[in-house]
Amino acid sequence: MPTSNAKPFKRTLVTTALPYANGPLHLGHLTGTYIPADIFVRYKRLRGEDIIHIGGSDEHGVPITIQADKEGVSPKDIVDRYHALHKAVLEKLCIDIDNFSRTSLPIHHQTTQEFFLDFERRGILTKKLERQFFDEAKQQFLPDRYVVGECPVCHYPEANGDQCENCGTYLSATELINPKSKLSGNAPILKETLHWYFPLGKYQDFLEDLISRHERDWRPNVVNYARTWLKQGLGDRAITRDLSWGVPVPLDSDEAKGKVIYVWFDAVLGYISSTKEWAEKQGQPEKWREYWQRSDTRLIHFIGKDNVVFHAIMFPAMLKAWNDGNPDAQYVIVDNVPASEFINIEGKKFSKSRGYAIYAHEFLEKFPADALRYILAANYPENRDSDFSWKDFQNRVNGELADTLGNFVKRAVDFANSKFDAAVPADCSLDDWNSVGIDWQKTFDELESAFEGFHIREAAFQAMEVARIANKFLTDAEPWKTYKSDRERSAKAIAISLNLCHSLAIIFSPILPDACDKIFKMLNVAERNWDNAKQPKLQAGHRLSGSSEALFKKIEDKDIAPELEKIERLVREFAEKEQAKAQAEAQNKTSIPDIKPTITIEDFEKLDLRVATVIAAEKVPRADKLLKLTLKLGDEERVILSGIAEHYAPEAMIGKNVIVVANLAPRKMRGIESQGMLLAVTGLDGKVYVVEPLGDGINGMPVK
Ligand code: B3M
Ligand code: ZN
Repeated sequence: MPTSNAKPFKRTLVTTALPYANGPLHLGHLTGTYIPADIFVRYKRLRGEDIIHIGGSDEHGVPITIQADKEGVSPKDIVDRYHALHKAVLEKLCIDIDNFSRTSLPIHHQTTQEFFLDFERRGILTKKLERQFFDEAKQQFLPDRYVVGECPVCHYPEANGDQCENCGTYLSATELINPKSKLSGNAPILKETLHWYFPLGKYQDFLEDLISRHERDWRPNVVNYARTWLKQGLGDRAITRDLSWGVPVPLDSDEAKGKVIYVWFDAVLGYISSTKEWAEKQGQPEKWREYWQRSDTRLIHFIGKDNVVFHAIMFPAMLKAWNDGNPDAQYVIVDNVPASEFINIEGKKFSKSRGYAIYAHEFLEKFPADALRYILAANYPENRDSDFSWKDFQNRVNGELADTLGNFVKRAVDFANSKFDAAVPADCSLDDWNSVGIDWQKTFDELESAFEGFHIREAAFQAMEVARIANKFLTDAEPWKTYKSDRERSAKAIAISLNLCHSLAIIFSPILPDACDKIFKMLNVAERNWDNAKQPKLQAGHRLSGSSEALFKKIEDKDIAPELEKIERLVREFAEKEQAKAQAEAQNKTSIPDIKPTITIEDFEKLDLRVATVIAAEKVPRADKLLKLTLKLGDEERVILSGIAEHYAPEAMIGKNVIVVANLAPRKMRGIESQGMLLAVTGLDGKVYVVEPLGDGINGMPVK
């Protein structure tokens, strides 16, 4: 993948997605954002480039308040706890981040409100009264994740009101089947509420152009995902919520009371406020503008694939909206969005709600940061989901880090210390350098394009190749044997090996900063510069520190046994639950359900059942179960979405008379409004049968 070189960039601003401060960081956060970003930033720093890495924790939104509700504490308690934990973990993992901010800080509230007010004053936002879910028992609106229900796309029963954890689809709560309030467990009612909307659709052309310009340097998954959104057409997006926790809507009017800005609108602006905080800490409060408001800055967002729409669509559109009205303060627009796929654990999908996760702080209590960094780099999910397994972790740490890299460095340094008085014992010429068996030109071309192009897995692989060849070189040269017979040869082999140690320390330092610090220390070298890795820099007489230490400890079976047991237990428990659920479902399928409680004739008369005739039918894209039916109902035409696609081909439906609930509140699914419901029966065989009234001249007539 070519790196972006169309513009002569002078500096780079790297951002990592702000994790919600509602639970500990897990391997997904690390592999998707922090590890690739940190490797990239450290590599660029070795090249002497101007680059900063900005991040922080996402401290607003329903994910936070739900966790607070669950624990019976305040949202502030939750974000304080997890912000501190996130920060500690990043330090322990040696993430060289320039600022790790918090979206609950005043500087962030101000930044967010400034954008909101600018848009409001320039007439960009619209206000709309819309019906949203409301919990009558709790007297509270239910934004986003406060509603759970069945996913209309994959039929996962516990999809959230904003997104389905199972299939990743973004949803709006009203699309869920059988929605329930997370607060009371009751079915919510719909109630009108006023909100501010951002006209994403106005930026369609701008966004199409942005994606087209990057169709070759952005990952295919990002381009395709963004295009899917663009194809559907971008509508207005509500950017306020009825919640008490968040950035308050900065207007004095009564209608703004009790409303906060939608968490995603504020979270992406967190990158800007974090940079402002960083600049303040530097004592140069205006310095943030260099990174955000100069066109020769390269902006890169490291994210997981589930956040593409916000970074490739929403945030660029917000910045464009700002830029259109503020000629003197023009923000840079994103240059790349390296979005990762997901990492599974032992072949299974990670799930926070089921506790099926590996948490970074727990991992780092038992194993060193470099080992974790390496395994996540070596398994980086660039183009497809990858897998973490404890056995692979053990094998790679022992075979690659300890036996190959660690063993090579220790053998070379120990031998120089003990036999050559802790100094480089001979010169190392370019010819010597080229005799090792490494095609240096090719190696560096590959390494550089891997690091530059965010091909993290490839970078780890290429670096380990150098270590492999170096280790073999030393083993084959046998300086401990030639030391007695041909001391000069022995000295030469050690001089070459020490230079290889030096190169490896540079090449590996973006991935293994701790271990490489140790190598630099043993070699007594202070300078860190990428180009120094390309040639032998250490010549005869250069003094080593004289001490040595093992870089990596091997991982024993007993070290990973409890981890494997834990995973097995979780998998077993999950399988048991699934089995119980499947049994219950099978029973439901094959038995006739009980009759529901008695209703009155008045209850029944509320239903307006009508005969309608199907005049057109088609499948709904990306929704396996849904058919979009166009019906003639008397004089009107209606569109109804029905979950019968697995039982009826679209053409088989055309011409059928059906019965519809004609006065059911319309509901949006997959962006299409369904104006009613079709009557159908699920048989004992699990098949769905549409109810078809027989007769002529019945179209439009009520069914009683
Ligand atoms: N907090 C979602 C997440 O943690 C969200 C990212 C914000 S990035 C500006 O996956
Ligand atoms: Zn789903």
